[in-house]
Amino acid sequence: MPLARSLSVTSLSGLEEWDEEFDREDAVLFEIAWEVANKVGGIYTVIQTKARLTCEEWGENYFLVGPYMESSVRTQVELIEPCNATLRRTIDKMNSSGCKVYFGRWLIEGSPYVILLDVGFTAWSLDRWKSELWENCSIGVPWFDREANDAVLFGFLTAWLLGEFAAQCDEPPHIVAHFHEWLAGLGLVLCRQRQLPVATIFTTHATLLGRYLCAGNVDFYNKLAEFNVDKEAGDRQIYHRYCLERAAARCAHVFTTVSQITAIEAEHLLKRKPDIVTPNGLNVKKFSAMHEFQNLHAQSKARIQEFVRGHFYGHLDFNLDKTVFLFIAGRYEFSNKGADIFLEALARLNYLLRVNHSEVTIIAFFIMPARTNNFNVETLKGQAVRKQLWDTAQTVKERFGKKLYESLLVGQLPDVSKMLDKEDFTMMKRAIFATQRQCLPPICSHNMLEDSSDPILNCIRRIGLFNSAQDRVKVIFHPEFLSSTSPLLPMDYEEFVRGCHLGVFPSYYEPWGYTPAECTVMGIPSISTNLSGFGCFMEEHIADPSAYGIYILDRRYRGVDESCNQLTSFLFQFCQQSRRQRIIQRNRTERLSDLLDWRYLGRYYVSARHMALAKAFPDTFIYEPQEPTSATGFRYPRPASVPPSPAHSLHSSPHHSEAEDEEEPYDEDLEAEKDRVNIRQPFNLPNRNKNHTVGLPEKN
Ligand code: G6P
Ligand code: 1S3
Repeated sequence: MPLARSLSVTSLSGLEEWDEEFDREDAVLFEIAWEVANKVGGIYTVIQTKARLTCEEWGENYFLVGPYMESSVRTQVELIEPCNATLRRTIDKMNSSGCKVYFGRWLIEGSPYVILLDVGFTAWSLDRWKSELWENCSIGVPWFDREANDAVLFGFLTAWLLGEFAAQCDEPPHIVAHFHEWLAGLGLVLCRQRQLPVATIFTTHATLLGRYLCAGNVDFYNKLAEFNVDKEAGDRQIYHRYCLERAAARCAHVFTTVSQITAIEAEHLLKRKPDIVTPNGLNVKKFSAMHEFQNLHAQSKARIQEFVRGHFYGHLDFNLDKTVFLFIAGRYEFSNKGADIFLEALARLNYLLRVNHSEVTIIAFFIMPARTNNFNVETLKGQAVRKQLWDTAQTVKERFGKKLYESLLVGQLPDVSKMLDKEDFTMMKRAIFATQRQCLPPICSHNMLEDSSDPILNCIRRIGLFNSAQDRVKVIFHPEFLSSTSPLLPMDYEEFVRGCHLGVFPSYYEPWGYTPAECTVMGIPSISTNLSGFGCFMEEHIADPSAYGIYILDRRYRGVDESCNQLTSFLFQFCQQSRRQRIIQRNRTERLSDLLDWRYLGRYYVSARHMALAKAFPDTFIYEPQEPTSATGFRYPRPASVPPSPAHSLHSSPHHSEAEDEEEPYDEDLEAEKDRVNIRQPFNLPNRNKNHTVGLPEKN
């Protein structure tokens, strides 16, 4: 029997490291997902941001496997010859048997190798593979479900690839295959059914039933234990998809979810308790100077203000310097993503700001893609009018400058009353007349195909937020993802987030939630919920999250109306902050970035792989779960610079009065340093491997 090689992970800070005795050359890692080099949703972000770290760890032995999508490949992948002889033989063999398999480098950080499988090219095998699936696993996939058909083709091709690779190896290989989400799950089931020498991991990023049930207005979390899962899946015509998902979860050597809350959901809906939680991380970009991200905020905000000047032309009766930009963004799932309660809270906030005669104006952006037939005329006109005003001002300025120059040349001070002539005034009047508008500034930037049944628009019609002059809260619905080439708002998503003041993500169903995490690493405060993986994770690791600009809405223990009131009060509190308070809060938010960096969170993936290898090859690998240490239960303490007395500050936010802002000198670096010495670095994160529980945490 070969000597067992230890994969011990006994020290927290050493979690990323393989034990010295481990021979890296020998093990090979395949990571399989439908979103490899193919942007559909959040899983793309997971794979793409994690690649650099995984490449550092596995080097030439790391391969991502995804579908071949010509348009994405053209822009994201450099096709090359396979990097080693075994892989070349594997790919040649498959290609000579009627497949189209491509090999390349994905042009992202880390430049990982990708193996892309053309599912369309092997569509001729679909019926045969479907009968095999029925005979061996009793899962029947209907002909009309295109996505499920793709999942079948992708699954059979993946299992073929892994089987062929194992067969082509000179010595018995140690393969780890990590599958993400149900679309990739069938490959895992087939690996187990064919008894391939592969250690398998399955990660679910959201369960199919969870997503459907939540969208359908059920009391999901209180009824989790009661659902008749087969019936619920059947009623929604997703029984075959559900079977594929459940089979992958059940067959995997190691099953993981992206958060504790999804772990509980999976235990009830997929009938397996996850072995480990693998939270999602990000690639955190660190600036050399602390204030750099603040400058970026100011620059991006100026660009959003320009857009707003155009959008609200003729109605710019509010002070842009006292305008706060909020936004929600993501997949258009109206209630799952909390757009419903966000709108309701905005209506309540509008009322509060009006009765309190607040000078603050709120502009709330909804960035959620829906079916449209392009921008609407009124919105485009707004930007054209703004540009025309700008051009007019430039022309008048030039003419003015020329006259001034000529007068100075002849040694005379100019006669100011003659500096602007009739022509200048005519030009300016014409420009001002062009800003007259018969209608209110539009809510939606595009022509919606389903305008009359669109949930956001219908909700706005009901609550009456129509961008009128009296409204302190204005709404802009941009039903398309942002792009730097847009003629309307030419900014990419990152620039836009940086320019806003607060991200609002009051989701009801959110296994992780990248949007608030992205805000955090850019130093932008956000609102999430205790039903989102991100919100629960932050609540677990930060003593006073809102002091750091992480507001966590209670959607678990409160009714909808109460949650809505809480959201309104978060928003109202936020509007009352002065500029200086917002700056302090952004600094604190940004300081949490390390907690969300793959450099730290990547360790859970490492543990999952160790665990899978030890289960699949018990004679060769041993997995020793780490003993609990004092670091278990690590929490960021309350920032030292938050005054303890409520006379100076609200308990959880950096509030001071405006007068205080002007009087009290503020040394940003000193405050930052005070907070910093109080924060232990998050390399002492608690370990989730040992005695991992997925019970709902008790309410504090
Ligand atoms: C950053 C910039 C400051 C600017 C501020 C505006 O901190 O460095 O120069 O004044 O942003 O903050 P606000 O929250 O009002 O957008
Ligand atoms: C899922 O994408 P979604 O927005 O449909 O996966 C993401 C990555 O794990 C996760 O962040 C998100 O909560 C899930 O919902």
